[in-house]
Amino acid sequence: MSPILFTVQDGVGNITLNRPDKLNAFNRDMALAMQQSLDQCNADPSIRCVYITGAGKGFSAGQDLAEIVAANAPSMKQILHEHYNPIVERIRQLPKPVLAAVNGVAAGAGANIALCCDIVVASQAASFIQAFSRIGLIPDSGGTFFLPRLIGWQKASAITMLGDKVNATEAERMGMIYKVIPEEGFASATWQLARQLAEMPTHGLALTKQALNNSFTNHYKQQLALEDHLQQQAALTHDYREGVSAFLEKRTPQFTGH
Ligand code: T3D
Repeated sequence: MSPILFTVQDGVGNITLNRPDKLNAFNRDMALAMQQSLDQCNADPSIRCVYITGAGKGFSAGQDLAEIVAANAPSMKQILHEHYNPIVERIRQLPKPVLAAVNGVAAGAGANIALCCDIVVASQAASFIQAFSRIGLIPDSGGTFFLPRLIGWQKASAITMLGDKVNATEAERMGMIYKVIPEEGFASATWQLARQLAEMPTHGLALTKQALNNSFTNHYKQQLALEDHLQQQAALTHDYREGVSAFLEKRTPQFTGH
């Protein structure tokens, strides 16, 4: 069974984490296959949104703990350098929106890979666990970077140290995720959201993502200068011209992504 299912439909690259009997825990094969799928999403111009979800009842339980005690287990250095960091980097640098549809439990690296996506929606059945402290590790996959920025330092500090299980409603309330979606119809509602993103001005969304990425480290004046620079680029796109024309002509815009 392939650890990642990858399909392209309606302008959306669908990456499904596929080790359902292990709650889609990441082993090396899965981490490398996910990187390959993200590269395909980057290279294929017909893909204008990436949708990431889990098969079965979980999203991902993070690192496969059986793998790290097996004979010829990858080292911790390999796990971070070759598995998780390249996934997070690809998601953040991909010039297309990435939607995480968290269908069930997301723990450890599984939680933080979801949380580095551009938009995170979760089923009522989902939960988020910074499980690292339970086994003596620190949060990786960008957790110590994204979490305090999403929910504030105090909440981030408490949930990473205590390893609390945060349910989807609470995650939405604290700003960790965008929205909770009812369990019934979760797959179709989230797919619809991905299709909506795929029909939007893709290049403009990529520039928005670039601006947001830099807002983590830029100060105010640098960010104003960056907005100035990126807005000049957005103004050159077909989709900008189309958006304005469609508004003035009182019709639905037809965006091409360029
Ligand atoms: O060296 C390193 O570790 C470096 C990498 C670090 C990155 C990380 O992600 S560290 C964090 C690793 N993840 C965890 O510690 C979470 C471990 N899992 C759990 O705590 C629980 O499974 C959950 C809270 C996520 C869900 O609980 P529950 O009761 O819904 O499910 P379950 O019964 O525990 O799990 C179902 C099956 O999945 C079970 O298999 P079995 O017994 O039916 O054959 C369980 O062993 C398996 N499973 C769940 N998580 C993992 C896993 N197998 C391997 N690795 C897992 N992480």
